[in-house]
Amino acid sequence: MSAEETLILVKPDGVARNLTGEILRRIEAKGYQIADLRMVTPSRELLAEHYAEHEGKPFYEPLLEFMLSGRIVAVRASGNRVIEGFRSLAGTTDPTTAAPGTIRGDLGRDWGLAVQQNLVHGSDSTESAERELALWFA
Ligand code: RTP
Ligand code: MG
Repeated sequence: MSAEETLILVKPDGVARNLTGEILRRIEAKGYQIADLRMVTPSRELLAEHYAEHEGKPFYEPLLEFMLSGRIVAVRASGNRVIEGFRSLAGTTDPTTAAPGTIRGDLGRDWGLAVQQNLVHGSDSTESAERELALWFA
């Protein structure tokens, strides 16, 4: 059986705050493999495809602006149940209420902006992972 794969992004706030190493450390410490990794300055087109499910929501435009505000580290991570496992490591969307012990709970904070700057993204299903990995690792 080949290992499951997911797309993890260290968002611009994580890169700007020099948290890339700490986030990669947590992924590796959990036992997942970093199968591929790249530093990306994404286009609006790439982000629009990535976040197509959120088009029309109030936070959509601020989300794209935020994701365009700096460099992003894209990671192809693999391991048994890595999709669910990384979502658990990341914590819930809002960093204020994300559980301590998670990436967002330990390292994230609510800046009072129109969008949650919550350090990381992780694919939420096998279908999303396949679609997103094809976008970021074309
Ligand atoms: P992600 O997709 O980035 O892993 O995060 P998620 O599943 O926890 O959150 P999702 O609902 O998919 O939303 C995508 C990203 O949009 C920003 N967001 N801000 N009301 C807000 O301020 C708000 N809601 C969503 C976050 O950056 C979130 O991760
Ligand atoms: Mg999501």
